[in-house]
Amino acid sequence: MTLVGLAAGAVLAAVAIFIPWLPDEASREAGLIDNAFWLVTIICAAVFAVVAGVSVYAVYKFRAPPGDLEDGSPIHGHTGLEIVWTVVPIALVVAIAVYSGVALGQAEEIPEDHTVIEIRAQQFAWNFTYPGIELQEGRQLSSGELVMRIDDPVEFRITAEDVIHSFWVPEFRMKQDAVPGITTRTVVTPTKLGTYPVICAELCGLGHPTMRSQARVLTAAQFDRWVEEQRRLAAEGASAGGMELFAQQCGSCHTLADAGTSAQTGPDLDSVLPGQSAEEIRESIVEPDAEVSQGFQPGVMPGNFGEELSEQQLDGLVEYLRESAGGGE
Ligand code: HEC
Ligand SMILES: [Cu+2]
Repeated sequence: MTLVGLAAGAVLAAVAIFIPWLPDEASREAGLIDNAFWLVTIICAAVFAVVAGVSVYAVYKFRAPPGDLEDGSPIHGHTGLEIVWTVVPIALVVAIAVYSGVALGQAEEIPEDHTVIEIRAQQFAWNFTYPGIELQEGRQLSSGELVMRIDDPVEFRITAEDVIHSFWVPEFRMKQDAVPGITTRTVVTPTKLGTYPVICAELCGLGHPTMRSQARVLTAAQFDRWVEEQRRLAAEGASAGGMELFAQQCGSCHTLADAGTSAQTGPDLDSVLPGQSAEEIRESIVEPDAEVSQGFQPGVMPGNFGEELSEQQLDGLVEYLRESAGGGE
């Protein structure tokens, strides 16, 4: 039994160690969370191996020989054994609780010097606002994608417009609910340049699987350039930025060749828009459910673009769609 156990243990340990089970660790907090995860996993695996091993051994070793119809001999329990199988699990569970509590405490510590980003979740889109950064007079920088500076701790202040959502970037590991009416918080210090998915991890309605965006981790210089670019687009009026706006806010659901998007949650705009007037397109954006496109469900496209986007941005978007759909007319 010991030899079989050791052999099986060696094989499983190799599987555990040599296959990359978890996504990249792209934040300072990720290591803490992963350690807690592996601690729990290893304890569970060891307990499972002991229980399953003893059960299988007992079934094999003590099975009744053919024709033996006798009752088993009566046993009165075993106090020593009962103490062991009560005390050991208690010790393990307490160890897991303490370790996880400490790890979570460390992960959620907010360094004095940090950036704040506000997250607004709504069916079925994300919005990220940067309170410290002005786009224009009195207008804060906000974006449909999350852009961060490497090694800069960010405190996220998270809320929701409608139902409960959950903010999650697997590579950062930290996950936090977005709840209407309250502000929840979490901290992430990105440590690896790259682009990662932002995912809603709480079933929130029909469009839940499409509630995705992206998190881009940039160097400080790239971040400043991105901010400048956003300012330039805002200053030029959104018309010039129609494509950027589309890619940020609409591209996760719609196909539009000109913007390089190919999502299929909503109608393929290259095929449905040609021939539509500016008013028709505008109404589809501001009041998506007034007239639901054939073959699609109402309630998936967010209904508040009319409030979210400025008049200028809407004009720019409609104009851009008129020009670009169907390869341009
Ligand atoms: C969460 C997914 C989602 C997002 C984000 C989204 N849409 Fe939609 N859109 C849909 C769905 C689903 C429909 C079809 C149902 C309906 O008409 O309400 C639709 C319909 C439309 C239509 C009508 C098409 C037709 O048949 O005439 C237009 C135009 C449109 N969307 C433009 C946009 C624009 C512009 C944006 C960004 C500002 C956007 N959508 C963002 C999912 C989405
Ligand atoms: Cu959601």
